Amino acid sequence: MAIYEGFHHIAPQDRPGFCREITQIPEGWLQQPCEKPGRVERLEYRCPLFDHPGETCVKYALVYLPWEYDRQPDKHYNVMYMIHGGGGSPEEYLGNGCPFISMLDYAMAGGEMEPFIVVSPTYYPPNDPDISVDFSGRCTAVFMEELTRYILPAAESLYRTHAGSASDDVLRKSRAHRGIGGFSMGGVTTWYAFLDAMDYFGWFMPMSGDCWVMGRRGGISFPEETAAKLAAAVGGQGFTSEDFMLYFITGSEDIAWDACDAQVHAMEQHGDVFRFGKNTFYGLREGGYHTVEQVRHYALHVLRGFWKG
Ligand code: FER
Repeated sequence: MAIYEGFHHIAPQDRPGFCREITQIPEGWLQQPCEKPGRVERLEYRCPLFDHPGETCVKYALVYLPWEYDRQPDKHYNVMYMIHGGGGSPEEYLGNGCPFISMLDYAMAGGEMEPFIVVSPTYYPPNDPDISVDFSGRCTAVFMEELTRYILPAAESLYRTHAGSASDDVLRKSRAHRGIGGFSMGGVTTWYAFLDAMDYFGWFMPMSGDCWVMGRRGGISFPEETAAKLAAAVGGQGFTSEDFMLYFITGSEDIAWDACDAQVHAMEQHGDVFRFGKNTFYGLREGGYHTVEQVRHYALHVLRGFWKG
């Protein structure tokens, strides 16, 4: 419990933007399927092959369409891009029977979340067995190119998103209707979106992953440099503190907790950009370990607040 006490000291509950009461998922949500389930489709797209200049490959993302989607033919939907962790795949969130899906079904059916589309892609090249942290780090660092140039256009022209188009201009203009989040290396990826793709995303949910732009485990290896780089990236991309919402979340027992916490602490030094309690939030789930099982709890807590206000 040493870590937990440490957090308590650094970030007491009454501090703006800091939260230690993370929503608990009702037991029943896993025990029986929701009566209004969404459905999952497989979206294939062609893109450049990682590490092989001039070559292309076919990859896929899984796409969750809420129950409502087939019943409201004129409605356009917000989209959440969910990025898996090291060694993972699109199935991490949207595979058959995933608890993340039942969480979405129930939260949307119960009106806790306004229905939205979820796209779960992968930063890995197809059929590559290398899931080392080094390789994952290299893949995530360049993934924004594939995500914004190939995946967004494919997904948002096929489905009734707010963009509803593959046009780069339309995708940029609809950024307020688009979020990105992920667990572990997917959290690392989410920070790259904050740094390099704010043109396309307005909402950010890094879970149990720090920013690695300055190097591996940059949140704790280079906290000041990392926070300064993130703060500068907002203005550098032509935005202000009014233009994004950032919810960073992890668990008190998580192996990445120390890195997340050190990074948040450094981000507090840039209060003009990261206005805690306004555009920036940090959640800590007591007892949360570094496991995908945490994601549905984190996501329920955070995504209820997305696209509101
Ligand atoms: C961290 C950020 C991400 C970390 C680990 C990860 C231990 C992910 C590891 C993986 O997916 O294998 O700060 O610290």
